[in-house]
This record gives sequence, structure tokens and C-alpha cells, in this order.
Amino acid sequence: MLNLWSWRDAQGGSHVGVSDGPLLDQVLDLSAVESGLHSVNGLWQVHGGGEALSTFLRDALGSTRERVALRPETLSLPVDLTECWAAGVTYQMSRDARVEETQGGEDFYRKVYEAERPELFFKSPGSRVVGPYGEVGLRQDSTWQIPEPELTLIVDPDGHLFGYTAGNDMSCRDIEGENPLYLPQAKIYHHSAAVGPCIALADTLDAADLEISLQIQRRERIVFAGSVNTRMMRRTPDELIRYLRRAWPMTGWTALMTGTAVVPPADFTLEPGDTIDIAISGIGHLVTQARRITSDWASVPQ
Ligand code: DO4
Ligand code: MG
Repeated sequence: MLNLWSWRDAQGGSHVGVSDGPLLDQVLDLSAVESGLHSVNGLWQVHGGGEALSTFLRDALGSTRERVALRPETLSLPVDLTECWAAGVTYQMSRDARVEETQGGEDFYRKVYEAERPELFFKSPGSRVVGPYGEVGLRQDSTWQIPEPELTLIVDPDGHLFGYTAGNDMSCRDIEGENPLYLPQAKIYHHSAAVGPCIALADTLDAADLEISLQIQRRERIVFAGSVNTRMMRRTPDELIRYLRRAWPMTGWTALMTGTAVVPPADFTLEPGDTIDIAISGIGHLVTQARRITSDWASVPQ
């Protein structure tokens, strides 16, 4: 497995590194291998993706160069994103949860689960996507909010699948449930998308068999835990990217969330301060904290 990490040093300089598996304490800083390699984008421009990149990274890891242990709070977004998209109702569990929360629009969800065309929606501009250990937003006008843990595709500027990361598609079940036409307000708001902690290169991870788990901690207590395997997904990464690209030429790096199947019970809602830990095998933990959105909160995440 090959995992790419992005982080900042104490002076604010950016770095990109690689590890063999999601091992935060055994990262090879790629600027020690080739001067000028400071970002995933720079790496991709020089070495491309797929087999050519994997060969370069495996050779680099084969050397005896020093490995660094990264401090979690120094991690940045795994790649500078132009935007984030999401797919919906890609697991039966999500279809059932939507049918449960909806007041009158149930058939739309049943149909989209079966249909050839997947549900795809815009989620966030890249500048509002939250990285590891950042804060995700809670709307003031919703009383039923949940995180959605999702395998997330990282698509390169040429539109090819580059790798996988973990994603959080924050959602307001009451707003969407009232009327499916409110989907943009239920899904798109300040810091409603988070991704990280690293990118597992696409040709080094079998995305069809990954364990996705979600744990939510409130003060000292675990208030929800659940998991699912990507074997249960009805769509494939290639299919989702193909549909997105039908009418959306890429202009930069894109994250595409692939849908959730871990849904907390109907009486659960997030509270400010809750810690959300999303783990995916081969990728690691995306940890964020929930914070209420106020009008003065406009900081752009690192
Ligand atoms: O149809 C609403 C969105 C569903 C969703 O986000 C999911 O299934 O993950
Ligand atoms: Mg979702």
C-alpha cells in the first residue's frame, strides 16, 4: 500500500511524504528524495499517477532515508482541492434511512437506488473543505444533524482516479426529510465536508473490500459507533467518475464522496464539541470536531 501525506512545518512550509500503509509515524518526506517535491500536485506533475508514480514511490521507500513521525495537528488537506462532490443512496442502508426521514418523497430514493444514473450533487468548493483535526459545521436551523462516513475518491485534473481518502458528508436529516428539494441546504453549508487524513494510491488499495467505521465521542463517552464494508456499495468508483465527467470537465483536483451506509439511530443528533472519528482500512482515521456555524466564522481551513 502507498499512502501520501501532506503537512505543514512550524514555519508554514508545505510537505508531501509517503508511507507503506497508513503509518503516520513512518513517513518519508519526498523533498529528501527529489528537491522541489512539496505537494501532491507537484508530485503528479512530475511523475503522473498510476504505475509510474507507484514505481517511483516504491523505489523511494526502498532506500534507507530517514522517516519522520508526523504530529496529527500538522496534517493539511491531503491535496489542494478545487471542489468536492458527493454521491447519494449508493447503499441499501442509505436508501432505507432516506425513506425513514422523508415526508412524502420516498419513491424518489427507491428509484434512484435502482436507477442507472446515480445521484450526484455538488458538496463544497475546495476552499471550504475541512482537513484532518479541523472543525465541521453545525447549522443553527437544524435539530437533526449527522456525519456520513464515506469512501472518497480523489480525482486528478485529467479526470482520472488518483487515490482514496476518507470523507465526512455532514447532513441535516430534518431539512432534507421535509422536502427533497431542500437537499442543497441539507448538504451544502460552511465546513459541511471533511476529507483526510491521507491518500491511498488507487492501484495499491482494493476499494471493493474496505471496512468503514464511524465513532462519535461526546465528552468522555462514545455516543455512537457503527461500521460497514464497501462490498455493500451498489456503484463503482469508475461509474461515479464517469457520470460526473459527462458534463463537468475537470479544472483541478476533485474529491468525490461515494455515499454512506452508517446511519446513527433516528433519535441521534450531533452536538457542538462532539468528536467524529471516521476510519477506513488502508487509509486511517479522519478526526474532526463539530462546531456551531456563526456569522463570524469564515476562516478558510489550512
Ligand atoms: O439523497 C440524499 C443524499 C444521500 C447521501 O448523502 C448518501 O447516501 O450518502
Ligand atoms: Mg452522503
